Amino acid sequence: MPEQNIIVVVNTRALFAILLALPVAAQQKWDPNSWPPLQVPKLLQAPRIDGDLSEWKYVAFTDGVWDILRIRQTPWYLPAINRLTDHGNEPPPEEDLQARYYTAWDDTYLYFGAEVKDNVNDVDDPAHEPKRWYFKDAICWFIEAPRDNVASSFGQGDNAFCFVIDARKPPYAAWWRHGAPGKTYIEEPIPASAVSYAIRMNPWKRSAGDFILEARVAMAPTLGKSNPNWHKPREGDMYSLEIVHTDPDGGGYGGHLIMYGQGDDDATWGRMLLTGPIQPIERKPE
Ligand SMILES: [Ca+2]
Ligand SMILES: [Ca+2]
Ligand SMILES: [Ca+2]
Ligand SMILES: [Ca+2]
Repeated sequence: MPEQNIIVVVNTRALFAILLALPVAAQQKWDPNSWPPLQVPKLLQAPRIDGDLSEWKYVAFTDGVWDILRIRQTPWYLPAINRLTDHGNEPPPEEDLQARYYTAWDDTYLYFGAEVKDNVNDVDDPAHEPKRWYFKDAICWFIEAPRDNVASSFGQGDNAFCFVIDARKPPYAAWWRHGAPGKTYIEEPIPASAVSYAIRMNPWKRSAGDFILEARVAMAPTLGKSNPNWHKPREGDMYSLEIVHTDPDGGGYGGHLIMYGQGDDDATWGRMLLTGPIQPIERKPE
């Protein structure tokens, strides 16, 4: 018998989807319970969703600037999925993608914000499907509500609220991947009545890839639907959080910053504690 030569073509785009979906047991797995919970404050005043975060960013949860150099130092860092890509003329790593993320809540909504420095805005996906936010510039908040100690991937209580950074705001740009009792990976737009968001491109006149995202998602019609055990939010409730920021920048496979988790397995998502309101940082006279 002649030896058969089998050529395996690895589609790196598909690889990312597979890597995110794979259980990370074979890789270096991190334990979110080994970290203090992320403290996400309640807002006393509802933000105006207009692409300007100034009225709430200092009383929201943020832990400052993220880039690939910082991600590399975290316990959840996985070089296969947390990465930047080379298209031949990239800026330094910190200028390829650098962002601050903001998260908060009130009785009705979750609030999401981001201030992002990016070299290229890329929302063009040659194999476009509405659910393929992860092949476009996008930021996604993965939320489990309430947190349980059962590992699952987009099962009951697991939600991803994804915003494609497309200034035209097509219907798929505010996307909801979620579970439900007995169901996983339901893919649909966030119901229009449950979401409001604004994108401001190039806000600092620095790079056409820069943007500010400001969004709110109503909890009852989303979290309440994915999990019948969800109740109206109260201080002290424990949710789970992972932030996934995708950055293809013109290539088939792009950079990815992932904060507080290692992909779709909700057992790797950070603990998110709903706290009362906080005060902004105060400057001292001297
Ligand atoms: Ca605002
Ligand atoms: Ca970039
Ligand atoms: Ca779970
Ligand atoms: Ca980009």
